[in-house]
Amino acid sequence: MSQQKFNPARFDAALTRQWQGMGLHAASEMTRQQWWQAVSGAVAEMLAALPASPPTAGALRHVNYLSIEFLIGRLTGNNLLNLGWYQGVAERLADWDIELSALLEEEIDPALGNGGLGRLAACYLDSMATVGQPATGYGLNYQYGLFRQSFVDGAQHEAPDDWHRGRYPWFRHNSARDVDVPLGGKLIKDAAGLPIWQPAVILRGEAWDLPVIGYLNGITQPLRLWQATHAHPFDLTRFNDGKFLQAEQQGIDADKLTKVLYPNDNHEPGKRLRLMQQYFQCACSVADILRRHHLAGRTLHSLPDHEVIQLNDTHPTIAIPEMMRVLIDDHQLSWDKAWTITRRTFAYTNHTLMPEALERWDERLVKSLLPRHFSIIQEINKRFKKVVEAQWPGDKAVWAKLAILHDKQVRMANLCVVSGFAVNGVAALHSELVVKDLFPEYHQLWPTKFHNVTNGITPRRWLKQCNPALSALIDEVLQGEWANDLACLKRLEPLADDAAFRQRYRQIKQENKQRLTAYVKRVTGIDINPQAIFDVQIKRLHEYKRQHLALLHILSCYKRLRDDPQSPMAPRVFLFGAKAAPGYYLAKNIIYAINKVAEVINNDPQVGDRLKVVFIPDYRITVAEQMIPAADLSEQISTAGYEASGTGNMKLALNGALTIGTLDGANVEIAGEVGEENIFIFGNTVDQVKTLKAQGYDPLMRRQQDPHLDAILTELENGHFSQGDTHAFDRLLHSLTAGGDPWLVLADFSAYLDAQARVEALWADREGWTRAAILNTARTGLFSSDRAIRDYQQRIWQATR
Ligand code: 26Q
Repeated sequence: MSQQKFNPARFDAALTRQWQGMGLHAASEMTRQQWWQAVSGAVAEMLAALPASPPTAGALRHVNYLSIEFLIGRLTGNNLLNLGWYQGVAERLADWDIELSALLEEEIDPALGNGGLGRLAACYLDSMATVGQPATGYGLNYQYGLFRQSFVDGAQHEAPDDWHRGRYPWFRHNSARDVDVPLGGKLIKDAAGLPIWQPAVILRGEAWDLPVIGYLNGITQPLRLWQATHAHPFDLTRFNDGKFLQAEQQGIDADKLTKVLYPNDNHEPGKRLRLMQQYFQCACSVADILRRHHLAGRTLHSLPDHEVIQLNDTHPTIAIPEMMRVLIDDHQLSWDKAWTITRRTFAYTNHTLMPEALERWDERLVKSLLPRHFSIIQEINKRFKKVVEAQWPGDKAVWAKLAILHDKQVRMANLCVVSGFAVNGVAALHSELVVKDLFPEYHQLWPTKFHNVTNGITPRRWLKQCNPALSALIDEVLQGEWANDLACLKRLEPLADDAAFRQRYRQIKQENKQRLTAYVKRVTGIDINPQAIFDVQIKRLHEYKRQHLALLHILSCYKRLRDDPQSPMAPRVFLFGAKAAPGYYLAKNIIYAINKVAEVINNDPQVGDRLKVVFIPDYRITVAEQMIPAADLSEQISTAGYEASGTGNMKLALNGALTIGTLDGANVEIAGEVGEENIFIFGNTVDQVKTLKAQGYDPLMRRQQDPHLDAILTELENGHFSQGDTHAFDRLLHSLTAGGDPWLVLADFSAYLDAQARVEALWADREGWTRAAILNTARTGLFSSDRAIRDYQQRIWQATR
């Protein structure tokens, strides 16, 4: 299938229908927001009218990518780019004196995800459509996405994110795909003693589809987001037999189900509504997958030959017992047959090793909401126990580790490993730790089940779209398509030694920095110096990501400047973007501390242009698209062993930022690709972190032994940055000292300062820096999500079974 040419006449006609539908008499009557609506709506309509993508020849299994989050970002610009219609639409709009790029700014980011995991899902959909991997994304259509962030006197405030899903022009409600979802109630037995589930309520799942458009290949696949409503028409029998009231008593309310995305990206202890969301998503998706399978005229037994269900972390785990339930209860399959089908269909991606982030649900909660599913989980657990007994007879400790049901809780990761045909980590180091630290016994049982697929990012959004100037330069020198063949950026390598090319590359970075400078001024009022090093840390706020280590470095620079105003120091702008989960008080305290320190430094006349600290509010995809092309330095400084992969690290390196980072997640592979002279690696390694912890690491001793560190911490304690308030940063300071510094911030402090000194040294060598930046762009093609998807195909989805 090939690209469909843009048809200006059809576009004009579709655009006319749009403004007529708005009740207007001429295009010129539209507001800017209406223009955005109309253009997006017109293109969506043209897209819907194109012939359907033909089923790909060959025997590719269809991938069903289940994720509780899809952080897609703005769609209109991206869709036009992937369709190859951007130029055509821009030219039509020019006739109306409308600038397309400015119009695209009207779109509110659909923020249907928290961070890395949700963005990864969006990149993977883009790549599956691009490489021709048949796929459907399944998620939830939240009315409110991730909260909007603002700062009030330096402290994070949250506001609801009403993104107006009801008038989002890319949505198509596919009512033929709506499904009914049972919930709550009880389990009874039929005459033969077989379990029958009598749900308390039936909800309706509406299928809201967004188009996922392959890059210049004519392929469009759905991202299907389920939206909950009451089953219509209102079911009077249920009302009369009391079931409706029973549902109310159980606190089940369809309107609440898909109202809001949970803003936690590590864990959310036991929230009932969260479990309902997960089940709702899974039930809708499993029903849809089976319906598609039946419509193709296939038997249930052949399901695994045609379909894979890829679980993006454990959040959609309930799909496993749901599949078993449907096969057994609705289709009367035997347990063994149902289990064979299920086991060959599901695959699970793990994104974290942190024990507190591994999902567990109270048995009581699962049982009360999903009695039939709970009984199926019990049965899986019981049968698995026999397997463990055979391998480790009488070993209670092993069973305590491997059991699915343990301590009155359901362990979702264990359920996934036992019930699926593949488990993968998201970077080489992480996958190794998944086997060695998290699931060693499972690995012993099933060594071939475990894989690595290093994460990737889509080059369409994260280079072509966000960095048009660099893309044009690459177009010019490579003379051919690179956006779906990123490995070919390697051919840029020799140009790192070409002074004229370096000059042009540097000029582009400079213009991107100027653009960000204007944005910073507009949203924060702060003037920054575009000649300074743009030192960027953008990611969720988490202790393990160690934004507070960066803060200590800022304080160190500031102290150096005051102690010796003549000290040579490259001018720097520290740029942060991060949201903290609303209930994560320590993370919020770190934001507050950074903002308070920023206030003092930014207003110190002694400092002037040499240091500035900016916390950009409401970090989101659209802000990332501005920051990444403008970054000189990429901060990837997590405690080794805790960042599963990271994907911001890839985006920044691809756009020519040099990484300062620990040997964690995909940083290890980035270092391997770009070469150690083009990256600043520092700090304790995974093994050293383990040893330190085992030996009883003492942060107070570190402080005593390092007067510079002590002076910095003292200034935080004594109110220097908080108008005399000596308790302003209590949570942060406690965690670094008396709290035992669990993330080894102080242990890595001096190595971090040394690495920052190496940054300064290279920055002083302008040509050397640019050379390294070019090599970062040239050598990070491996991190394309197209490559990641091909890895999934070869190692997991299409591997011989
Ligand atoms: C779980 C239960 C209840 C409520 C919320 C959650 C929840 C939600 C989101 C748990 C985790 C997340 C998100 C995790 C995440 O973003 N992990 C990141 O995944 C990236 C893609 O693989 C990696 O690059 C990052 O290293 C990893 O932190």
